[in-house]
Amino acid sequence: MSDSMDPRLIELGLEPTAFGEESIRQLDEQGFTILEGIIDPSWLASLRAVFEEICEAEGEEAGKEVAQVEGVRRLADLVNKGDVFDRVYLQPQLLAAVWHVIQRPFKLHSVNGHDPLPGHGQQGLHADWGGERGNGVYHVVNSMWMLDDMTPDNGATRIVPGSHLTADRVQDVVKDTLAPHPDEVYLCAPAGSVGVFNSNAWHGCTHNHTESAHRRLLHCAFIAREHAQQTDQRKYLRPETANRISPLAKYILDVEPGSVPDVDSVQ
Ligand SMILES: O=C(O)CCC(=O)C(=O)O
Repeated sequence: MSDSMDPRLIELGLEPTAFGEESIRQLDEQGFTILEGIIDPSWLASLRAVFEEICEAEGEEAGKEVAQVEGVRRLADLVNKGDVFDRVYLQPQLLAAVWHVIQRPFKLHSVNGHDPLPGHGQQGLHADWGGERGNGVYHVVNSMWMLDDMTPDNGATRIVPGSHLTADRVQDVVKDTLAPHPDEVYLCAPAGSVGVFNSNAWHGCTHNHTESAHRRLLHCAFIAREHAQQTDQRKYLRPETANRISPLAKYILDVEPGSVPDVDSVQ
């Protein structure tokens, strides 16, 4: 497999970034890897503060652009909700990992937030890609930006290692997708880490068993360029975002000049 990079990203200024051999092996064999120390302490503090501000400001409307889930504080369309998120979808190691998995030009799928409240959170195992699978061609990569320490009891993401390789859809072969899977592992790591996974892998949020701990994650997902985005960036792009972000960011969002008919008319 080629580990070069989309030449357009390099033309637009992305610094080619080496991606560690061990991380590549984990992505290939297990379907996931964890990059530690990606979010520095001051960025982490800002991300947490803005996460709380958006929850407070949006109240019951929070998350509605993508999905609202009982017992979970969900946020959506974060590209347009603060410049603090601009560096999330441009993180060079993450983009290298995405290219390694997808192996062709990709774009942002969405940036969302997900915080299961104590006593909530368990999701059925699922894959984020619902199309054809088992042929070695991948379409979606997701990343979990850990704004809190992820522990086995606060609702860390579970994933079944190697499940990205199977042609089986989890709902066809696992009777109770909500139940613990014998092979699952938890993506546990300190706040500031980023878990990256091939979205063919079977995964899901787990229950927050704590009394009061937060488990705030940002999901930053990418999809092969030929597919539709989860959040249609052309539809949601706000003028202040368009005015702020770089040509590189516009390419990743797929909102380059010419691709958005009239940015002033976008609400
Ligand atoms: O937040 C997590 O742990 C996983 C969330 C997820 O897989 C989803 O919302 O589809």
